[in-house]
Amino acid sequence: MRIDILTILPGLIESFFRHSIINRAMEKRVAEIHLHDIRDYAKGKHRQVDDYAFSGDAGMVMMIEPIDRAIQALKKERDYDEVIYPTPDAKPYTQKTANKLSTLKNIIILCGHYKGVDQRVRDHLVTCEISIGDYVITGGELAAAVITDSVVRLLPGAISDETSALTDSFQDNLLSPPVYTRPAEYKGWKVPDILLSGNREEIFKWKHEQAVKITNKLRPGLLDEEETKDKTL
Ligand code: 6GU
Repeated sequence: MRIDILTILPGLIESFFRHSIINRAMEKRVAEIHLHDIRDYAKGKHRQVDDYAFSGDAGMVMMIEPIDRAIQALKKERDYDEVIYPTPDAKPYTQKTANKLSTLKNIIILCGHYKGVDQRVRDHLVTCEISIGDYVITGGELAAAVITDSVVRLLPGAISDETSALTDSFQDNLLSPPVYTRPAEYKGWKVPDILLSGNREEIFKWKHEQAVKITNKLRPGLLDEEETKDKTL
């Protein structure tokens, strides 16, 4: 899979991926991540990428021209399955969306800043909008990193068996059960007896019961089909 990320802060994303498990996936050629500085597609001495909003509101808006030029340059090289714009005013990102994105071949992720991008970018160039949660962060870079990480780790061969994506929280709409390692007792705090029993069947049952219990307590909506139905893609 190939992911092209358009940003005005390529260094931020580069350092994140260089220090993450995703770097291994790139070394193994499971995924290719290419960073592009939108400023390289801006015109004029100042290579301007943002401008005042026509509405007169405070805050700068990212201009359409450098973004369009960057996207067209990429599209000339290959076909893209999606042009993704991370933004807080979109449908929430879920594991289901990550699963779907992981089946694609080429995607572009456009990182917005300031007050966002000119609406015409969203109307004519973007094919998929994603919010990573109901809060605001300062730019799309962290969101692009979240999306990229969650998608790349699903690719065959990207991560080791121990961290296999199949046993993740959310893959079955359940949160993960608790995990323990040695020592079996620390300061009087004990690992549940069942985990020390060696009875694989009982342990499997216990883990499932714990997962259901935790999900019911913290995220009851996850068990409700309607709420988990994904409408993002
Ligand atoms: Cl994608 N961007 C920003 N700035 N804030 C967010 C977000 C994205 N998703 C949730 N909050």
